[in-house]
Amino acid sequence: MAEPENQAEREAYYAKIDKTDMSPLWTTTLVPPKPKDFVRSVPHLWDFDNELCPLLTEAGGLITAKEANRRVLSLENPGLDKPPRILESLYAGLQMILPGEVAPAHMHTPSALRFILKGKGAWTAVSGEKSYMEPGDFIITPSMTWHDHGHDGEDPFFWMDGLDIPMVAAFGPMFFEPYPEDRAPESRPPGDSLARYGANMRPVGETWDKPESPIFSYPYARSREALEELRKNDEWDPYAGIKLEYIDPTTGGAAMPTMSTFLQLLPKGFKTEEYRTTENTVYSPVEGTGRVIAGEPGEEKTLEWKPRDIFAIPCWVPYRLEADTEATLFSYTDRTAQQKLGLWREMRGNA
Ligand code: GTQ
Repeated sequence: MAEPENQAEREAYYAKIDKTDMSPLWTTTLVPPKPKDFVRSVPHLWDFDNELCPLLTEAGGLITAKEANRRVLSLENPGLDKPPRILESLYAGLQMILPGEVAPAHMHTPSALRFILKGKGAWTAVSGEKSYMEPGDFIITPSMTWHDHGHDGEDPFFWMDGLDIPMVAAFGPMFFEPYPEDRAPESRPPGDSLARYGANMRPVGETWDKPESPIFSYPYARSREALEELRKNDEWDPYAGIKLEYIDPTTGGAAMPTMSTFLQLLPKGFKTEEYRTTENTVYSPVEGTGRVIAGEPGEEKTLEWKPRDIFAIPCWVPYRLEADTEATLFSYTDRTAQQKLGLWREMRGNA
C-alpha cells in the first residue's frame, strides 16, 4: 500500500497514543477471521508410562502430599505461556497420592473433575461424602465444595485433574479457602449420592437446585456397561463411534456448569471421519491403543495413544481418531460453557 501523505503525522500520533491507556483499533487485529489465526495451543500428548508416571513418582520421594497441598504435575500446552493450561480454557494435571497420605481439605471457585488412571484404595471426599476411586471412574468436585483426598491402599495412586481455572481466571472470581483441619467432616455415607440420584429416580420431598449434578462419582463399570449394551444394536457414529455424555440427572445437561464429559467406544480397526468443533477437548484413553491425527491439511500431527495417556485437541483443529484395538476414551471439554455463551459449533467432514 502506498504510504499516506500524512504518514509522519500519523506516526507522531501513534507515539503519543502509545503513552496513554488507549490504542488505535485499526492498527491491530483484535478479531481475526478464524480460530487458527488466534488459538495458540497445539495438539499434544503426554505419555503416562514414559513421562508422567515416572516424573510424578520421583516427586513422591521429594515432597509429601500434605506439604505440597496437592502433589500435581500441571500439564502445560507447548503453545501457551504460564500459568499452566492444557488448552486456552482448560487446566489439566496429574495427581499422585501415596498410601497413608492425606491431601488436606480446601474449597475453591474453579470446578474440578477427577478421572482415575491407576491404583486401588484411594478415596476423595466431596461435600462430606467419601468415594473410593477405581480406574475409569469419573468424579466431580463442584465449585466451593470442601474436598480432601486420602489413600488406605498399598501402591501409588494416580488420577487426572481437569479444572476450569482458565475460564474462572478470564472472569476474575478466583476464591480459595483451606479447611482448618486436614479432613472436612463426613456427613453422609459413601455411595449416598449415587443411591439418591443415580438410579433414574429422585428422593421424594428433596429438591436439588445447584448448578452441578448431585452425583459425585460415576463408576466406570456402569458407564462401560452402557456402551457395551448400546453396541449390540446402535449404528456406529462415523465421527465418534458410540459416545455417551455424563449428565446431571436433574437437568439432563452436563454434570458440571462449565465442563462437559464423555466416554466413547471405538471398535477394533475403527477410523473416525474428520471432525472439528469449537470446544477445547482433553482425552484420556482407558482401554486400547490407536492414534489421533490432528491439524489443518498439510500440518497434521500424529499422536500415538495408549491407556492413561492424556492428549489435547484445541478449538477448531480438525482431527480423526483411529483405534488399533477396541478402545474406550474419556474426554472433557468446555462445550457446555461455550453453549451457554452461544459460541459452540461443530463441523462434520467439510460441511
Ligand atoms: O485436587 O483440589 O490439579 O485444587 C489443581 C488444583 C488439583 C485439587 C489440581 C486443585 C486440585
